[in-house]
Amino acid sequence: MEKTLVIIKPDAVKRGLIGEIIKRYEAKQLTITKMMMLTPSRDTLVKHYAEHEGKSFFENLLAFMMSGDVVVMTITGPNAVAQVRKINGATKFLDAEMGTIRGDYGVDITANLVHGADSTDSAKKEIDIWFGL
Ligand code: RTP
Ligand code: MG
Repeated sequence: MEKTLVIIKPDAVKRGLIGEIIKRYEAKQLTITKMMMLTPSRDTLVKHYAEHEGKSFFENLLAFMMSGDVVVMTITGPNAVAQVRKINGATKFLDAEMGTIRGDYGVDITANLVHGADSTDSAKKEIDIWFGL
């Protein structure tokens, strides 16, 4: 069993896609084991996106993530990290295959609907950051 951290980003919440997105994880027999809704603070986001600090898109990304409510979840199941990233699709919507969340709904590089931790190590850190609040 593996655990990962998923965020439904503000664009997806505003577009009314929470149910549609959760349905896709559950359809692959992944289990939502924790869930909360909040507008993230800058502090939390700086920790969450530490690997991107200094990059050209960093401030833009933080402003976007603070623009509204997000849904933060832990998702549990076999290969949860890789399964979630496959369901989410490639970062850039034009590269994301149809049938993935970003392929089906993505129209913007920054506002790309979902986040999924990229390794079990990242997942552990991110779960601490969000659920250790
Ligand atoms: P995520 O962390 O959200 O699951 O996405 P990812 O691993 O596929 O992408 P990552 O490289 O970690 O980038 C984090 C988020 O930053 C925004 N981004 N904007 N303007 C740009 O060139 C750019 N590049 C990345 C996206 O919101 C991306 O998901
Ligand atoms: Mg990432």
